[in-house]
Amino acid sequence: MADNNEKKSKPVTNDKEKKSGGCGKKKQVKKETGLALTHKKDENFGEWYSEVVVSSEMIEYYDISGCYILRPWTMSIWEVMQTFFDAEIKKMKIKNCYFPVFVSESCLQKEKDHIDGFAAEVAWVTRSGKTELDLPIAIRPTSETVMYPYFSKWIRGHRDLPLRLNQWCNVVRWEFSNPTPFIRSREFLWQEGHTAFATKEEADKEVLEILELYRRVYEEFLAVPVVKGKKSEKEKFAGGLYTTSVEAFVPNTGRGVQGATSHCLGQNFAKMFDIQYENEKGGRGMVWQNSWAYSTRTIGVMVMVHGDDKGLVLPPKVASVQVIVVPVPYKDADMQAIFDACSTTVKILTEAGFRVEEDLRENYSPGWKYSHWEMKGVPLRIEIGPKDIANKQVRVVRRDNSSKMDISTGDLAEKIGDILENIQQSLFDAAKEKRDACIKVATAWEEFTTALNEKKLILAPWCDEKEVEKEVKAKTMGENGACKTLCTPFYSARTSRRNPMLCLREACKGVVILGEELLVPPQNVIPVSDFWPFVVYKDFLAIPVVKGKKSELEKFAGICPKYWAWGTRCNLPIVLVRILPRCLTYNIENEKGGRDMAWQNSWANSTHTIGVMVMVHGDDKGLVLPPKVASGQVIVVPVPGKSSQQLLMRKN
Ligand code: 87F
Repeated sequence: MADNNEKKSKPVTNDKEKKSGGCGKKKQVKKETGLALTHKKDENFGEWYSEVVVSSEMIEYYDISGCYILRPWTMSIWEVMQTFFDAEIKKMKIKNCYFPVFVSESCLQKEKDHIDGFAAEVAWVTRSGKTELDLPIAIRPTSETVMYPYFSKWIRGHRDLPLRLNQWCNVVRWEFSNPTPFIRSREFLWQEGHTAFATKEEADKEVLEILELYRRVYEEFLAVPVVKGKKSEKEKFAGGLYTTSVEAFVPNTGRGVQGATSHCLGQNFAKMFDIQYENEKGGRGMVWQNSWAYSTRTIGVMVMVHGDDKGLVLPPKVASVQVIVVPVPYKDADMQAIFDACSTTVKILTEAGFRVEEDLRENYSPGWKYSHWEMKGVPLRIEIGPKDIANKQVRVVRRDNSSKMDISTGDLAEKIGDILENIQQSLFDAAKEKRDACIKVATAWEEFTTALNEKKLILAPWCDEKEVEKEVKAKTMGENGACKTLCTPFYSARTSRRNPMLCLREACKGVVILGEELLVPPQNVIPVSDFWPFVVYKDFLAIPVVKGKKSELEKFAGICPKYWAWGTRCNLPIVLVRILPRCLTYNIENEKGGRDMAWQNSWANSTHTIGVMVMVHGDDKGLVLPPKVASGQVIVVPVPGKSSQQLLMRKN
């Protein structure tokens, strides 16, 4: 258990105080040139956090409270996790799809029983332009009610099972309590998986396989230790049978954070949405369903766990820049030689597969650059000055512990690889040590409340009765909120089946077995070469296109009257790519301190591509997929001979 009441907690940040650009007042949180953080992590955690996410260029505040701009520094982290997770679920034969962002009121109401608790958070579209819509339309807060009517339509017989879908998308939950970047925002990105099986065993197995992937996202990529376990009856998803989760811990706040959830929904939704199938014997069966998600909250947890008073600390596996190379000029030094050495270093390391950049800007001092890249959390810095060139070495500085070492250029790539691996492991070890130091086993009520006041993560025996949890919550209610359960850990070295205890609440005589591990049978994972790369018409969709410049009438009129917008068209009336070269808009400071205008482009490529492909290649038998984009390139069909057909018939 942990002091984890998110709703009643003190704000980590107060959104109203943050200034946004956009359509709000154009003020900046901090002067562009001031690098150091004004708040310390251990002194004012909330302010420190909101300052770090902005100063490291991960987040920009927006003029709608609770909404944040995710800048490229954030998105690159999200994409690394996405690439890993997406490949893993494809190995499990889970397919990606995309359902609309809108939900009709009638569909949303089908889940009425559990939606009631969440109703206040649902955002509605009621108008288009000045016209009121006949019926208001909700924006998805999660997609059960969006997807399951179609599960009902698509699942007919046992051969349609399992149906295993995932989507990468945004969801909107109109939260009213303390918005915090990544941790609690009104719109966030996530993946949501929704699957249906013929048997409970298959569903159970998947719940744990997905949970293990979530553990790996946190522990192997973000270097954040988590506890896997089962949610209490009170804290589980009310619509489901049981909920499993990975739980992280932020030592500075003493609060647990739910990292991701994997639910077994049982047959509740199958009943609500009539998702039935015909089984092998011709009878009817209800499907067993799961749903699971992790979101951009992962990134906030990582910032909170690893960040320090110099800014962000990124684990190498998710850093979009793993190594930054900075030239260190000295008076009378051969600058060209230093720059060349930097570029050679970048080349060697890039070729070895690392993500490396150089900062050759001449109008910033090395010291400024050090602070800048430290703020952005780059795991390793390489400094190159005249002495390093003379000694055929580079100076390497670690972000996590500031240690410095000189490495000879001869075995650079190998050494850098070792150091990055070491940083990844050290970050995890340090975070785990800190978290473990906060775990307190409490077997009596007094121990429990003392530990709670000390911001500890508490492991306590408990009977999993809703009433007992409610009572504990009421008894621990204070100005920082109350305590709620995080999960019953699947495995805990400190307790075992052989060591059952009485429930923490004195009056309750429930016997508790903690640390019961759910065993997953070894899996036979068959990799599939599913792939859906970035679509290029000619190479992937086998469609000839004409490249050209749009007419004055047809170009994107918006911003730049002076220049052409470029478009690519095939023989169908669909705009494919737009490039807007040289549009004059924002006022920026140039290297010499003068003012200049930025030149802007924008371009887009959408799912239109797929419609065009269907129209061009399809025939009277249906779809014709170019092999490069087909998720199944070859289908193998058994052709029974006469005798086996007879055999089959006889069996029936
Ligand atoms: C907010 C508004 C409306 C959470 C909500 O965890 C509905 C909901 O159903 C709601 N907030 N939930 C529970 C979401 C359950 C489940 N959905 C699919 C997941 C994983 C992904």
